[in-house]
Amino acid sequence: MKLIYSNTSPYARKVHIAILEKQLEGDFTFQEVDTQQDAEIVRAINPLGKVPALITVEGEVVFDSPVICEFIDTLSGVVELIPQIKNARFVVLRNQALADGLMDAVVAMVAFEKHSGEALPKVLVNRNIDTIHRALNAMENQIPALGEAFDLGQISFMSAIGYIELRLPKLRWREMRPKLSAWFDERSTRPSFKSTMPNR
Ligand SMILES: N[C@@H](CCC(=O)N[C@@H](CS)C(=O)NCC(=O)O)C(=O)O
Repeated sequence: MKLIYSNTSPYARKVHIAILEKQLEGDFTFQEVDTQQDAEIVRAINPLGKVPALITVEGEVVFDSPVICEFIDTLSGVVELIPQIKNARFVVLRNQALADGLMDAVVAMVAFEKHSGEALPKVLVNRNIDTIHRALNAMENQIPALGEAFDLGQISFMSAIGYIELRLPKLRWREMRPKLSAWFDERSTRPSFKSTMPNR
């Protein structure tokens, strides 16, 4: 199987961490792309023109990142990233959606400037920043309910916060969020998180 990814994509990092936590790295090859320079390559694989995208052994293309993570979770039973039990399952998937929405808001801010060379209008900056803070507050409230298992919801939280640290280093996301901050520091020591740190 081949994972098409970009080094800085938080969605791709989530998928990569999921592969490492499932101890499946031997089953994958990884093709790094630049979503701007290699846009044609990416579009030929994923009609949406986005990474991550997965090409299975059968040549089937799987996207987007939540679907890829569901697929990966079916591949081995070393750990279960998405619980089968109904309530626990929807909490984990909801936490993934929360983190993905946060990533969407950060990407919206970064991508506009990158693609147009212009600053994002203030009204949209404020809207995205509000979304990011609301999502972080919701994460802070979720911390006491999180279990020991590093499930897909937790992997998603880590990838989203890692992306804030990369793209919005001045955001001061830790302020007023002591539980999230301590939890992030503790989880940051995991080899899967450390080895997927973006290198630019
Ligand atoms: N919902 C998608 C979002 C993926 C996404 O937005 N990826 C960005 C990189 S962080 C991308 O490929 N952007 C290229 C583009 O839109 O041209 C997922 O979860 O996989």
